[in-house]
Amino acid sequence: EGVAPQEYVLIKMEVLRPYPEPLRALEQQACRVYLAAATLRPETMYGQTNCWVQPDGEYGAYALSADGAEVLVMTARAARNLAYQDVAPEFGREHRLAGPFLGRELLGTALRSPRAPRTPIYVLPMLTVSTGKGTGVVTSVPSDAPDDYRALQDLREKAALRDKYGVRDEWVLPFEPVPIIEVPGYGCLPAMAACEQLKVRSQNDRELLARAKDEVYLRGFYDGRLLVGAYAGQRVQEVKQRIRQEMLEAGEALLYSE
Ligand code: A2H
Repeated sequence: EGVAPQEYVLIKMEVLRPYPEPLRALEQQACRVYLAAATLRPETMYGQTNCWVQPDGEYGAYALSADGAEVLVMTARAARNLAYQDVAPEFGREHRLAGPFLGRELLGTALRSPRAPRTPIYVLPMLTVSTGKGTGVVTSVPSDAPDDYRALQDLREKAALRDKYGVRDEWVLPFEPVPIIEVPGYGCLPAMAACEQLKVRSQNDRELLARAKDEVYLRGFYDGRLLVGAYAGQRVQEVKQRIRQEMLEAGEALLYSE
């Protein structure tokens, strides 16, 4: 318990021009800049509607390869861990190209994320994102993740919350959960079904969200069937590893453990 490392898939969400202020210096360079989102569910990337950061968290932009052709935005802690991993042995703190800056400075950044149903998607605030886990960047799949569903609904329903973080209507209002997996007993939007059943009202209802997450996660994995993509009709359990492998081989993702 607590000893086994957690392995995440990092999804490379490409930053589109114009770059946000803290990344501006990289805009004239030949490199590609990505936000690196840590996920355990790469097979859900067909349902991405946005990206989450911790508005008060600290991030930087780090060179992924010695030639500096690819740059990843994440926490310093994640960059340091990645520096010791085989995927990017030369990656590290000394290769920071921009930052530190706050998550709130990235809000509204437009991204192109692999397998997302639309482009661009936008960087938005989620108050419960931890900078002590993964990369501090999370991809949002509100169809299947209760945390994502509730945080997106909070922004969609609460104009005062949007105002507080300077979130524009057009970053949020056009984006609804996209059905990607059918789970018997929950339907095609399992996170929404679980949140409604348990009456989760806010992203800060931590206990209720943890319960919703446990239920949806197990059911989605064991009984879920994909509705979209090349493996539509197949069970999540049977194709999860293949989708993960395809994303890694296509350069859309990389592995990270901590
Ligand atoms: B998962 P574990 Cl569709 N702070 O990805 C808060 N949450 C974080 C995070 C951080 N710093 N880093 C990663 N996460 C989220 C997809 C997903 C996820 C779906 C369904 C369930 C699910 C889309 N969001 O996770 O504590 C990421 O959300 C349910 C556990 O390391 C990541 O996978 O076990 C998951 O939490 C990792 O959580």
